[in-house]
Amino acid sequence: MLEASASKTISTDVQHVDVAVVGAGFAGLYLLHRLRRAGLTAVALESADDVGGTWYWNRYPGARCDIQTSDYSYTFDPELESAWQWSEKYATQPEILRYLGFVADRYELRRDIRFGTQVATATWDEAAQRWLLTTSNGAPVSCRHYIMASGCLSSPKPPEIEGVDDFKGKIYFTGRWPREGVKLDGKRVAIIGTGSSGIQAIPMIAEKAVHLTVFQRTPNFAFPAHNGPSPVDRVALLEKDRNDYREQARWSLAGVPLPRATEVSWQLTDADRRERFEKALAAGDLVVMLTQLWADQGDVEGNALAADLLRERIQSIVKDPETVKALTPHDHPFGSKRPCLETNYYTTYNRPNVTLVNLRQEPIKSITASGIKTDRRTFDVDVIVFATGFDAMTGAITAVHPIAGRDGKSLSDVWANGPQTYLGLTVAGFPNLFMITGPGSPSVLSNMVVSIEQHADWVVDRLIAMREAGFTAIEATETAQAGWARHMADCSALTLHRLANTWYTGANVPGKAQGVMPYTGGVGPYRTICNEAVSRGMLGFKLTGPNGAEQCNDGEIVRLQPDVRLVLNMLADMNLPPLESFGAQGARDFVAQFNATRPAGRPVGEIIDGTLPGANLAGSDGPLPYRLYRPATPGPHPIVVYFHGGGWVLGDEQSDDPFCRDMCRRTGMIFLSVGYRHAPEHRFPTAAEDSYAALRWIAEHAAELGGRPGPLLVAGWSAGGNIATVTCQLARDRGGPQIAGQLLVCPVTDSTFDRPSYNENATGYFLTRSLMYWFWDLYCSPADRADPRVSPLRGKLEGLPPAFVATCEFDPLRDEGIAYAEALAAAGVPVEQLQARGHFHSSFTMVDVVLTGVDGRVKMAEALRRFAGLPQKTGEGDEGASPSRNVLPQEVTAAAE
Ligand code: NA7
Repeated sequence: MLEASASKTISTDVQHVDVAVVGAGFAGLYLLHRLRRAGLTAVALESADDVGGTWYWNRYPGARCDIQTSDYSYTFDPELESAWQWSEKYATQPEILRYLGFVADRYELRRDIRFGTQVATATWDEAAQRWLLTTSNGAPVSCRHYIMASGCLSSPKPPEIEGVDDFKGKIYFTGRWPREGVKLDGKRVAIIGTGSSGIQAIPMIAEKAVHLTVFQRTPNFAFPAHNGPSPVDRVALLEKDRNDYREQARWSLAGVPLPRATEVSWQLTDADRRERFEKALAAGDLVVMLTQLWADQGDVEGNALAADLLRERIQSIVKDPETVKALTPHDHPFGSKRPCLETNYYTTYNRPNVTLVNLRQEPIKSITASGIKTDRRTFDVDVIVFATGFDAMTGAITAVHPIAGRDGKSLSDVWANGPQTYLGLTVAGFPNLFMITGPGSPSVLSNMVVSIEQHADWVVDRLIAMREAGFTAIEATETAQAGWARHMADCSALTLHRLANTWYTGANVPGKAQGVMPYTGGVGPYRTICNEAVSRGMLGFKLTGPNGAEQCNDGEIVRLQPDVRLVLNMLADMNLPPLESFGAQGARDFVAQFNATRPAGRPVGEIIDGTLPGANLAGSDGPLPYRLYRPATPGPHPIVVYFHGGGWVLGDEQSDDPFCRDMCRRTGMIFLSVGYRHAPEHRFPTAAEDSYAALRWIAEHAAELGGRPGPLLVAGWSAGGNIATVTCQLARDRGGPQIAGQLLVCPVTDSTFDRPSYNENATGYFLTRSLMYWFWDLYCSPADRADPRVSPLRGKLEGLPPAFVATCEFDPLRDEGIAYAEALAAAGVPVEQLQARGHFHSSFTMVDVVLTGVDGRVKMAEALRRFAGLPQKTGEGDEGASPSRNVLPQEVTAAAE
């Protein structure tokens, strides 16, 4: 058990503490404060000779933070907040360093910090259940828990350019700027790198240097910071209710409480979109700007407009056309690489003493004794400034020193193919090791101070809880870690980060494993997940203590796709009564209301509402309505007859509008959605017979509808999937029409309710088991349920058209869909099956809400085109398509081919 004892040196040369912390920046200081208040002994080991971390080392001219400083502040103590006043919107490095010094003094933290001390090795001692740290200076440290508060960008990248040692002038790194400053007056200076550091430093250096040559490899997006006093509106918001403001920040997407943009930019007119981005740009705030784009998520359309505005701005400022061209970013979407805030950056290129060298055209060959040689020219300089960035995130941990965990396992080896963590806080095999803002947490994609406080609180709270429960060791499980990696990948598939080579992905360091390292799911959702790990009994952790005490709650914390999780959480928060409790008409009204609030679908060539005769030949109910979605491309197009979902009770020909539009665009085919009659007014077999009658009529009138002559295709979701495949069986048995293929999305196929998915997903995933029971009861009496017109799995399956069957993991209907696909395959029908991991029943039809459903719809569209004998297409309708990750398409069999 951890003892609330004073730090003590048991033998003369080992310092024994409960907790050792690496670093005395924002994270290390707050940790020390919390640990002390928790009654834990702690020491911070800091290689610098003062506090500050990042803000100690990055003293280059122009260094400032680029999150507004009123947000980039500790929030744990209201008295601290009133004791410190920031002077500017984006404080300069000296001011932030003063702030950290002020905090260290106010809480008397320096006495627990060993300055000028680098940890040399960290080794887990299994027998003692402690970490042993050797240090560059002074006593080794034995600690129960070891916390890396070493930042994310603290290990500068080596120069990687030949000949650095030959240079006779001075070399500086922005990330290791000398404390005493550097005199650049009258010097010929070269700077390599145009990331945030370069963009901040270049205008300042240009004012001093006799000549500044900027060596740029990749131009970055940058927009004006508008430095000055904190904006009054932001200050007013903060002052109005400081606690509320801070609390909102903790649950926001990026750690700054800004309202989320909910309208996807393609939903706006060009003029409105432009206004939206111009307004955001005028705020001079990265988070404001990026917030506008978050609603778009993986969509590049809105992004392109924002990028164009920034490009136009460069053109309007910089005079030399060649320089404009070189400065204009084209190789990555805005925001995929860290955008920069600038002050006089672009105007600096109009100065006569500044030259831009475009390394894309003339790469650096080497550094020589007198300067820098490209493959075209030589530049003689007195000083070279490397603003070339960092071995980000992992480097800040593994480059500090070797870390050896259980059985001597090296952390660098474990991370050789990319960082593996659970929650970005812990690593399996490394007991009692924690990382503050480590890879796998929001970290660099957030307001770091908010994330630091959250991590430090989470860790210290766990240490307190362990002490109370008598545990001495905590370790993530492999299952939890692997699950987190999947969730990380699911989240990043929704962002544009995967489309750029950046330090977020490790691409800036030659040979480094590639992959989006920070957690892209947002600060608020992340905080919920960390809390959930605790509330679910330390899910994903093994806790051990003396005398064999052990607790292991193995499992994955998030198995849902991130956007599915958000939707389900939102629905849970609404605390709605069960749909079936409304009665049939009430449920229909509710669904209609719900649908009215969803985003409008994307445009298609034409939408026509019409009617067709159903199975009621007497015509007492009149004709059936239909809605036809025609692609914008010249016809005639193949026709897909579509049957909507709704348990044979709810919905109509328009209720799956976003899905039909999306599929029409993706397939380039007509989607014709049929308004078949519903139960309980029209019970079994009305829906099936209406739909079959509709199919016949559509086949006979295909040409009038603008359809391509030849076989039809059918598709349907849920009960509509049931109807789609039932119509295939009827068409086979009743002499047509011919059907070229069937797309069955989460279909109802059978009237048995004992398959595992019915129980595993009985509640909590919107379509509940009891709702399904209700649908069945309204539509079909038990005596009729074995009829293949409602339980197609019980029917003859030979001779049916090729099928694409999509099922979702968290859907009561999952297993009957899989069973149907397998039965079709066994009957010799060519079948492709898509088992969508982490999805729920509505994932594919909530088109602009569940964006991770895109991959599945891409596959569905490809299948339909294949069935129709069309070549595969790309282009319209492919918006937001992400590399397939979340679905596992499986060819069940091609036996019949
Ligand atoms: P960044 O953003 O990693 O920028 C580094 C810059 O240096 C970038 O323009 C790189 O070009 C360039 N670079 C790196 N290596 C080379 C070599 N070998 N040759 C030429 N150019 C090179 O680091 P910063 O310090 O500016 O910013 C880090 C973060 O700190 C920032 O994002 C904020 O979060 C705060 P590349 O783009 O790789 O082609």
